[in-house]
Amino acid sequence: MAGWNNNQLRKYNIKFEKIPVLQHDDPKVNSLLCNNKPVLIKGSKLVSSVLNWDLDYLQKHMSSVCCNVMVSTNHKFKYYDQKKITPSITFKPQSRPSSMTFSEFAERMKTWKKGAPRLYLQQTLNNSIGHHVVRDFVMFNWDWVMSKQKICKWGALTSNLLLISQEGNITPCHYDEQQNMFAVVKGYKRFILFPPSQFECLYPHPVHHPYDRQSQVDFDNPNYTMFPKFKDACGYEAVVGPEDVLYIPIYWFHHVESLMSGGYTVSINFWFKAGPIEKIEYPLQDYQKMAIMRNVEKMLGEALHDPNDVGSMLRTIVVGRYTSEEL
Ligand code: QVQ
Ligand code: ZN
Repeated sequence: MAGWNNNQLRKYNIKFEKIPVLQHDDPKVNSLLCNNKPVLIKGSKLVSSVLNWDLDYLQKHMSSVCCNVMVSTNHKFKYYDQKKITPSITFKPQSRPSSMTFSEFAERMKTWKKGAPRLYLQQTLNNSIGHHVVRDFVMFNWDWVMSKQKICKWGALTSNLLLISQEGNITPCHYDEQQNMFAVVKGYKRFILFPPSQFECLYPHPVHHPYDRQSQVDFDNPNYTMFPKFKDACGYEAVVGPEDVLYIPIYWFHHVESLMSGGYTVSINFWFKAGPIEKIEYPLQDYQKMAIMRNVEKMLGEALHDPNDVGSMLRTIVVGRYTSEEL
């Protein structure tokens, strides 16, 4: 019996299939990981050393640690790059970063009332979190996860993010430029993933925008006039529970939600740099095409100096020359 039910999932007008669910020792796991295909892995014991990480335990052992906590006026926590906010654009995000001690965060979680700003702790695990928590952290099943890094020739582990989310919180659809092994410690999270080939259906913001890598489409209220191809998006879904590990391949879009009325969730992600490209093979993989598109946007933005000129130059290059239709 799963520890969750369908009423706890938000309803979207999106088609999706199931992500394969495999035991950690199934040989198909490595072939999916090494081919950048998502897979939900059971039984790895990656984070079994920290199943006791709940608000009380962490408050006891890291109460005075200063943590990054996102605060949102609604249930969506759309990430943005503050370094890309410039005076030339009006940018009014609904979520904002703040910092508070773990103790203050735990207190606000326990006393939260409907209608108050929502909270989402997103803290990189490093030595500053206190020796007790570090001692738990070193007990992760590092042999297993680093063996995957080796087999799939991923780059270096860059960071682990400790994520403590209120029930019902959402991280809207976006992609990352890293390989990701996402482990749930407590509660249940629902993921909807989309391959890089669906870039055209998900309309990520321009690279120079603070919302770079984030989809422009509001899943709760899609604007099909502005984003007509969104109706063709077809995702892959998984509900990830305690001790499960979801592999989120590099450049794959993902929407993440903590199940409603499921209590708060505790998760830890493992981000790895992309591996070195040994030999370019054609046809290129979709994620490689995304990397090329990003580089074209970056190069044009720098060459033209004003990122607002990038769109009109690309239109000039394309319309009537690479495509007959009027864009
Ligand atoms: C969440 C990633 C997911 C997390 C917030 C940022 C995380 C993410 O909502 O569970 O691990 O790639 O996007
Ligand atoms: Zn992500």
